[in-house]
Amino acid sequence: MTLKKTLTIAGSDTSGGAGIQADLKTFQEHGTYGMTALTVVATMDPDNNWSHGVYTLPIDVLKAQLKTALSVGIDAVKTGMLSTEDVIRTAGEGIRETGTDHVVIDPVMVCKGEDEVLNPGTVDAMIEYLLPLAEVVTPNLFEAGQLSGLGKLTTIDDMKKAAEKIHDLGSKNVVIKGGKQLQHDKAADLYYDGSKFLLLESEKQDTLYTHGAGCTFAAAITANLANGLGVEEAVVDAKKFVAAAIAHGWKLNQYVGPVLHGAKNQHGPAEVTVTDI
Ligand code: PXL
Repeated sequence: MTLKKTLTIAGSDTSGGAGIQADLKTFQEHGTYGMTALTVVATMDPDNNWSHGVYTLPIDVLKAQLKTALSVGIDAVKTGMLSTEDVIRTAGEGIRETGTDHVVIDPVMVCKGEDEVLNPGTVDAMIEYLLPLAEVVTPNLFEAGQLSGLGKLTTIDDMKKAAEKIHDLGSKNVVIKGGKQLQHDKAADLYYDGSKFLLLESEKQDTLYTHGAGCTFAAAITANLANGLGVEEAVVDAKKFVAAAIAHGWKLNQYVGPVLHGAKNQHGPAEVTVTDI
């Protein structure tokens, strides 16, 4: 049996719901062979309200991991938390060397709830080194506002404008995640392929247990692309996967509730409607 090989260049979320842990679990659920190049280790302090520590690995350690992965060969690659400009540039170089077009950039700038760019300079570096390589980029509202330069986005019209700008920066397809901040009665994401806009909608879940949803969505898209789906199909199927994962999110402790990465395969996909807008 030959499995498709999927690589995540991302951080470790020690709590297991997001980061490379989410990516590997999601790759597994899609029947791809998951590989990792670790950028940072994120820790959470139970004595300090679960506040995050982010420890960037030496750049040579990232380069050595990329060399390993490249020697094996990669069918699709995604990025997650990239903490410095140096890490972003190195990730971009690694992605180019994979030779695959199946590149999913999840431009992680914040961990949930914290409206703060991870590191000054990383937005510009993502625009310079990663967006031109992207088959799909998956910003949330905040990240789309940063990448597009449009600032705070609140409506689906704002999302359309941002998607056009981000497409102009080189990403062939743009998926903006509406999330909780979007004023809309459904859980809505916007897909733009350079010519048409699709609104992907699922039922809004009244849950706090959404940790890792963004990583899981991007990883599902990556695995679907590796498995040969077209981009639109890969994105719609990934939303069915992540919406099911959110519907079955669960409480890990008093601070965090991760999505259930295996929910689609255990309980079935969530319903998603697709509308041309
Ligand atoms: O959900 C964003 C994210 C990505 N990557 C890592 C994280 C987090 C949030 O906690 O820890 C490693």
